[in-house]
Amino acid sequence: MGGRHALSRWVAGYARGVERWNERIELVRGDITTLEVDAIVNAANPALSGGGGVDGAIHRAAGPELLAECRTLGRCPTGEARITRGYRLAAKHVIHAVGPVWRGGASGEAELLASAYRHSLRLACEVSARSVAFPAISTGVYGYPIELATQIAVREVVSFVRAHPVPEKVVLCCFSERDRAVYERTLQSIDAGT
Ligand code: AR6
Repeated sequence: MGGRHALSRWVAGYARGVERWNERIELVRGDITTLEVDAIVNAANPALSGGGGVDGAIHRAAGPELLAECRTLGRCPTGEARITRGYRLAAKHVIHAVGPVWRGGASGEAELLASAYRHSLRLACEVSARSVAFPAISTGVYGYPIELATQIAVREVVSFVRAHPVPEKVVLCCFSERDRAVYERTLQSIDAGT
């Protein structure tokens, strides 16, 4: 089966709720704190102080040592990321990425979100993480429209994976079925454009 066709073939029923888009990228609906990957990405704030959403879930699951380590790191500018241990998580590392707050789209949000994905992937590479999972950064409390954010997330992950052998696997983890469907459509449209 050649190029385009092979890439767009979804492997269904691969593991509960997981779809494999290609050898390196998977889409899953669920709670990122339960994933058995080398690193999970957190949608953090610049103070790295914990919060609601996926940040709250990760801190609860990792335990208080995670916040203690975050406190040693200082602030993280929007568009960058910092790495800590995973403590009680199955994941060995947590990559705290700070996405932009959505202010209508004319305040550099797209570039800042792309940068948060790239920084996170570079950190995963630096610690030789074989697998890394991302939530839909900025699309909750920070209000980034899911369709626009997903285009950036998918574009950055696809181009990083094409250019680097590590991480071997990137998991895109959506919390809702609606978000998962947006990711699926976006992956398919990017595939169709290659
Ligand atoms: N697993 C996977 N995804 C999740 C989970 C989970 N357990 N919980 C929520 N999501 P958000 P942001 C999804 O608000 O928009 C925090 O207070 C959620 O459905 O967590 O970047 C921080 O401290 C959404 O799709 O992050 C910051 O202050 C996505 O994760 C601020 O929120 C991101 O939503 C960051 O806002």
